[in-house]
Amino acid sequence: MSGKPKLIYFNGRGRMEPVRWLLVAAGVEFEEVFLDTREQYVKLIKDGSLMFQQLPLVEIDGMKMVQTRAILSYIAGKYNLYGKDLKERAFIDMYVEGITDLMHMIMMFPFSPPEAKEKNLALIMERATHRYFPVFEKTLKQHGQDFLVGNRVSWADVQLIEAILAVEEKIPAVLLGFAQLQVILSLNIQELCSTKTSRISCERNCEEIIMSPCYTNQDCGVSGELSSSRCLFNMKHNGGRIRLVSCKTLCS
Ligand SMILES: N[C@@H](CCC(=O)N[C@@H](CS)C(=O)NCC(=O)O)C(=O)O
Repeated sequence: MSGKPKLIYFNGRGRMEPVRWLLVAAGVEFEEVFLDTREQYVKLIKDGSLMFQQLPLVEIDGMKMVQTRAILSYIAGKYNLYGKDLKERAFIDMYVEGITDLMHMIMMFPFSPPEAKEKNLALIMERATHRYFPVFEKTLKQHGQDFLVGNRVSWADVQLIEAILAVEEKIPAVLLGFAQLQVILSLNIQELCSTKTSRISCERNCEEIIMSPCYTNQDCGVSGELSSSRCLFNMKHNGGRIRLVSCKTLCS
């Protein structure tokens, strides 16, 4: 168990998605194992790989890590995305926990019964625009910096960008009243993709890539849905073999 971190989860975003985002932001290559069958999951339990019989599981630095929050804080600490001191860390934790509460609503949305979908979507909109986004908008406005904590990119920014894109997927106009968030969305995407920092190098306009939930692989003709973290990951690690096209071109 060495080398690249190995991410073991179902083939979906779920609780593994913030882990993918954070590794991408840290410029770390990783491998993924997608579980397709219950037998694979049961085997992991029998092997003793899952401390609480739950996924996600991340094999990293000789550990089999479970519990999303523990995995994320380990990665954030290891790759210098967790503030410079305890106070910065406290703010990052508060922001991340708030964003996680919002993301939990989004993650559970697909499991809503049909009759509750409209109500649950309205609740996501209400919470995003009245409880969570105003906090980040106000913070950015007050300190006038590009990032939430310490004037440099942190775990909180990465998680916020993931959340904004996830809410926008459901409610495209959600950022209309949030001028600062619109700015940092674009700035952070550039930071994530910047060749200057060598974190991610994208061959095409990053905003276009990251906002596109669809992809096509010209080599094998496969097309389908791709989450934004995987867009960035594939662009970096597949040397452009996956050509991303706009969602409209592919899916409409
Ligand atoms: N607190 C855990 C919750 C993990 C969790 O609920 N995982 C789900 C999959 S997303 C699971 O393995 N469920 C099976 C079970 O709880 O028996 C975390 O954040 O990692």
